[in-house]
Amino acid sequence: MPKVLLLVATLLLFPSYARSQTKTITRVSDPIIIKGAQIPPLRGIPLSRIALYSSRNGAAAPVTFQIDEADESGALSLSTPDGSAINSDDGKWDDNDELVFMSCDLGDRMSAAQLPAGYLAAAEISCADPITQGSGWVYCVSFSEPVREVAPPYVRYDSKRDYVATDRYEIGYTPGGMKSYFSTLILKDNDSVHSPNILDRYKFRVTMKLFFSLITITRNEDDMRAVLAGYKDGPIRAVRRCNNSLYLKFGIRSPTSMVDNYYYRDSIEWPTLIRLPFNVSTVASEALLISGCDWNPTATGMNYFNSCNQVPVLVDGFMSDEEKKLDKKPYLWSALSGPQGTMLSRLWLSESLVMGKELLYMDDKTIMDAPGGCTGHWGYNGWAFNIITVPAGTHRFVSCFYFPKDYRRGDENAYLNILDHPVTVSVRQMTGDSPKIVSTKFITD
Ligand SMILES: [Ca+2]
Ligand SMILES: [Ca+2]
Ligand SMILES: [Ca+2]
Ligand SMILES: [Ca+2]
Repeated sequence: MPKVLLLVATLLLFPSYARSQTKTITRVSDPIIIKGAQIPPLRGIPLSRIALYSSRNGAAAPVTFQIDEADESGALSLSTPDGSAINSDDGKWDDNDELVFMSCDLGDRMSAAQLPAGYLAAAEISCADPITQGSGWVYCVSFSEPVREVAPPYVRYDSKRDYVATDRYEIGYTPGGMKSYFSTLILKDNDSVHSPNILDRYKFRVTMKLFFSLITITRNEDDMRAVLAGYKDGPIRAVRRCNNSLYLKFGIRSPTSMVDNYYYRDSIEWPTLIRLPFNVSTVASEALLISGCDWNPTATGMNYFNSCNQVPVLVDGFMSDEEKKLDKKPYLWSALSGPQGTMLSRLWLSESLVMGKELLYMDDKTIMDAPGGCTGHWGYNGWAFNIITVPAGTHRFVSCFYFPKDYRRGDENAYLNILDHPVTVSVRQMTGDSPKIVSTKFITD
């Protein structure tokens, strides 16, 4: 029988075997997070002896990964700016530690014989796209000696500059300035096109009318203080832990809320915690909060669009009729895209945040809107919230930013799927060529 026909016959006889061995998942930007409890074969092993492998051209190759140690409450172990440690763990794999890697590094399925020689224990991590059913695999392996061969980092964090850089973006805060907002953003739409800093600043502004509208108080992002309490400069994600508080009045600050911000190669998760000791309506007759990115003149020529306004409008410091007529209803995602690069945004709000919300969009270079690094609004977009209905309690909202490579319209669906349809994970202990299931739960971010 000719070789080609023999191959076809073999595939027909073993269709599921053939399909199951080849990577079919097409996810790229999903961070995949697995708790230690799901990989019991590695329990108690020093982290320096653990490595992650994926199939490259039929052979096992090291994959970029990180293990974040955490305590029972889930709080991560971090370094502090003065060189000490927060929540220092035991340096060994345990049930609450987290393995993190990127979906782009999933590969074909491998047998135990294809793994590096001399390993002690191995776990096969199978990942699947719940929409397409596409699959891919990586292998978490332990050795008797520290691992020497490591894959290059995707993320670099400079704690002294408080600056994150990846192949898709760079973001900068105000080092030593204790500012909660970022004021530098560089886009890298592909390997050769890097924008200048296109951001004026991220704005966060509150206006409240108190005592039957007799007193109006306003607070902006400069009144919000963020103290960098801890960080991790990991190859998959940088973590910045900030203690945030808002200046109220007469030298009084609000209670401090601690949040961890995550910076992956292609995305940022930027949570904010709001602690309210009372219902807003008991102290105020009106209360508005606006937040979003105000860009600078180098963003001129970029387009803004969102899920409710698919026809792009032009950022040029001039408010056109089309911009004035933008549909303000709540949107699922928004985009700023142009020759400079692309940034997608979405917002996740805790259900406790009962409030009105609508599109904020202003593109008028003649508007004075201090404080800010440059005069005027340049494609300033985000959200306007009517917070008068927000009840007492702790509320959380998470801003998510995505930085696609070579963005084309429609690509946003892949980024929405990261949260809306997370990759599912199952883990099997490798014992020879017949893996034994140890966990079929999945945890993704
Ligand atoms: Ca731990
Ligand atoms: Ca540990
Ligand atoms: Ca315009
Ligand atoms: Ca401005």
